[in-house]
Amino acid sequence: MKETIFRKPASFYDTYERKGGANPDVTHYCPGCGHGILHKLIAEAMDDFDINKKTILISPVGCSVFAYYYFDCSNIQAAHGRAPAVATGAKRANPNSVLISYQGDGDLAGIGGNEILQAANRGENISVFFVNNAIYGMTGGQMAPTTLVGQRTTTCPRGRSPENEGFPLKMCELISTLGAPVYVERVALTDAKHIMKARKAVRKALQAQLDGKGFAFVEALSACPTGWKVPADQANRWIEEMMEPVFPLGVYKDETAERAERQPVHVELSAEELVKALAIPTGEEKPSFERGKSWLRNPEIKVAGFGGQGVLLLGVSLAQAAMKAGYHTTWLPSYGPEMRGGTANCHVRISEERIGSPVVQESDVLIAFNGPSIEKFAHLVKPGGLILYDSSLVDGAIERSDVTVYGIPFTKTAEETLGNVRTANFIAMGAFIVTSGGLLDEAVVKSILPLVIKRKNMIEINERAIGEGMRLAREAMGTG
Ligand SMILES: Cc1ncc(C[n+]2csc(CCOP(=O)(O)OP(=O)(O)O)c2C)c(N)n1
Ligand code: SF4
Repeated sequence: MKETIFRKPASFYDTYERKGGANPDVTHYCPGCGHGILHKLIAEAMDDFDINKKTILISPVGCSVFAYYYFDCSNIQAAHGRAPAVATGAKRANPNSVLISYQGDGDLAGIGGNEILQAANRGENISVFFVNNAIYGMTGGQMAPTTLVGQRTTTCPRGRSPENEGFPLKMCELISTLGAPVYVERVALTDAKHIMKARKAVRKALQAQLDGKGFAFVEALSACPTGWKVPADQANRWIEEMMEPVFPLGVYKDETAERAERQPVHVELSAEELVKALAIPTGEEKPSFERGKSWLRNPEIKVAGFGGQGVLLLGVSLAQAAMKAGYHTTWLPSYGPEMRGGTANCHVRISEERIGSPVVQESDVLIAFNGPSIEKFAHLVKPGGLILYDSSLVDGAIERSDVTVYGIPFTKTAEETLGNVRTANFIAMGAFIVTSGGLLDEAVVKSILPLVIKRKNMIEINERAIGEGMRLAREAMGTG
């Protein structure tokens, strides 16, 4: 007698241990949910192709965020909508791995709408499995880009209206218009016949990737009884009657037979080109000055002012100079949407040791170009730290007796001595070189100017600005 053995695919874990102590014998999905069916089809294909050891599954944000508790393969959980971008990076770095981007409709067609189109358009050699349940399941049933016209959700309680919310986004139709994708099919996770078709589609998408043919996309119409508020046993009928007329099933594109294996062009830079591109100091260019003589040890620096004052450029220049001097360094900008006049600040870290985070909360140094920056950041300077501020723009005293404070007229000097207000930031740079006691060297700082200043005719005036800032700082310190 023929024996039929029902078992879980080996590409699933034996038990689904999850944080919080949920029952490890069952998944977290609701009864009647389509995610479990698609998971099973993928896991069975991974078994049959014997690829679980080399598969990297990118799980999305959404109900399937926990895919990593189920699939016994490498897993990465991506930020909402970013699975195709993460899959792109992982595949390019590991061309022999199999990349699966698993996404819901909010994730793929909503917040990640651009990521999926760009990855498809580049023809990345990845397999995308797209669960279209016409709703945001995990967050309680809000309208998704694929919500049907007239469908009621928590955010369109009177039903989706094309006038207000547009029409459902048809991803297979959109993606199949692009040149690069090799295989695009829409299936439904309903009855046995349709699930068998879905099974074939999953395998075809993985095979396309294994053959190096490029981007494959399988959309699965999938039940969300909880979000739809439809009993689980009626959910499949809902897919057939409501979803399939809007999202017709079928193959939208299949060029797997005629396409040749993709031959991505690898752009490799020689060591010399890389050193040049990244402005890494070479052996010969070793800085002539001695590191570690400054009283500042591994300083965390904040540079702040209005947009347009060159605050971010000063921060980049500090970081570039520090890198050239052989320090570890980071630069993190923070600015508003305005091109001019908004606030801007940046965080710079310069360290003899590797840096864990580029974020500067409390700084050792504050370089401030306006009053609001003093109000916002002066109290966050660590005791024993340094504040350099533009005395031509900041009124009033700085009430800190536990830090060293120098007010220097950056802007006034830029206008009156150098005849160009835009040099105020490099005057501040000069002041920093002196007041930091040799953390950075004048010659090293000047040598990075061609890297950071686009207009070549501005380099010489900024060199003079650095000199002027150094002179003013010595004067302020009483050493000039
Ligand atoms: C950046 C960001 N925005 C919003 C959310 C909230 N959020 C979590 S899941 C989700 C919707 C997921 O819906 P879908 O992709 O359709 O997957 P489903 O849960 O239906 O499987 C949203 C909006 C988030 N986690 N992160
Ligand atoms: S809310 Fe919907 S998509 Fe999420 S697990 Fe439940 S049925 Fe599945």
